[in-house]
Amino acid sequence: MRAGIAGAAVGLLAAAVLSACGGSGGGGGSAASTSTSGSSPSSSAESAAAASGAGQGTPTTVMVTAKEYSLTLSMNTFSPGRYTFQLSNTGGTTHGLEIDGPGVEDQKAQEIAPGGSSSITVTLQKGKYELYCPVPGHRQLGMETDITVG
Ligand SMILES: [Cu+2]
Repeated sequence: MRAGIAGAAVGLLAAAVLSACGGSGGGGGSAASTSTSGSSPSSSAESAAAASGAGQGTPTTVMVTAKEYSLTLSMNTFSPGRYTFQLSNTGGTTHGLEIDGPGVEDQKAQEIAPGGSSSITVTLQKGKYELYCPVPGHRQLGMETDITVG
């Protein structure tokens, strides 16, 4: 019985190979996959900005964890390009994220309550950027970090 199934499988395989060879006449096997993943992230405002920008494609996402009183980034090495800083608040009070540096001034993600998240997309150039929580007093308490791009 097993032999019979195996034989059938081999037969199918042979048929497939044969048909594949036979069909090599005009590429008529319209096997074009239609799986163009149109799952673009919900970044309506940012896509407009991207269009007017240098067209550097999809931003790299950087996770930023905010709590009392620190900002922790998911990556430390940056090259010039577009980045989305995804802020999540794991602390017990409101936090935000502001970025200042070459070409980026007063760009900030929305301040969020504990458990919340927000994001900001910026184009980073070579140079040094400061990231900090704009909530009064938080930066002084340690919610700041620098990144160097280049
Ligand atoms: Cu804060």
